[in-house]
Amino acid sequence: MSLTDEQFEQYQREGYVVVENVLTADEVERVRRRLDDYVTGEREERQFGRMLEPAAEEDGFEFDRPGDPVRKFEGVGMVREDDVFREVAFHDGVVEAVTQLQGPNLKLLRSAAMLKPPGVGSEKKFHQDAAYYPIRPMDHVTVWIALDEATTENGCMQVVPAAHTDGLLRHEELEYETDIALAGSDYGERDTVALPMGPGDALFQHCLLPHYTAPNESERWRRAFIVAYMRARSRFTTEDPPEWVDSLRVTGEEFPGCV
Ligand SMILES: O=C(O)CCC(=O)C(=O)O
Repeated sequence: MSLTDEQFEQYQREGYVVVENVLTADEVERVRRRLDDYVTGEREERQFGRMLEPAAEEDGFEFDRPGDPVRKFEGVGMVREDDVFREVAFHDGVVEAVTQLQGPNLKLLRSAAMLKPPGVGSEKKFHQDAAYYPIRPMDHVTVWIALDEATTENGCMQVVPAAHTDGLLRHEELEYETDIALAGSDYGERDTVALPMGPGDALFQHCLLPHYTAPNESERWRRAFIVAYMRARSRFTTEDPPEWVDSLRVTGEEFPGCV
């Protein structure tokens, strides 16, 4: 799958582009089933982590679904450990489009599943993905793949078009080191565009694009799979990078001294 000229230009101009049906219905179903296996405890993750929704920590909390109210699974280990998740990270359609944006030498920088469970799925405040990673060049691509119908009711992605050209904005830590949000300035409804997406649709997003997702107020899960790619020549900007930053070769050459 190649991006059309129009899609390529939209990404450059607006900092994002949504491409429909990048994953087939069967591919989406395989990922959903595999995530269910981890949520219900059928499978146990070894090389990656999980985080529950904050509501699950409250006294008397009950989740009236099978399994746990998982907010996210996270870690490049998802792709190392699990064949289904690996298929997504190495998916021809995804990798071909990212190659158009980033060139032929690619490494995976992030793999995650954001699940936003019904009723308790919490918001993800405005942030830029680049703020997590002290790397250069600051232009990695995040691919956010909808696994369910994503709507404004269940927390679809919302972006600030063209704001990727404003550079890296100031962020603050919220509850823990890897939970950050834009400090001070927030965007209003007039600045943002909501991106409802169907299962299998993929959002290609520049790492400097501010984005947000609302709480899930619906009765349905809003699951998404995230893979982020950087140029294989990317380097740390600090001598003391966070120990949780991990990477994996996806295609092309690797280079010494790089992330
Ligand atoms: O899927 C979501 O709700 C938000 C994901 C996101 O923006 C992120 O993890 O950086």
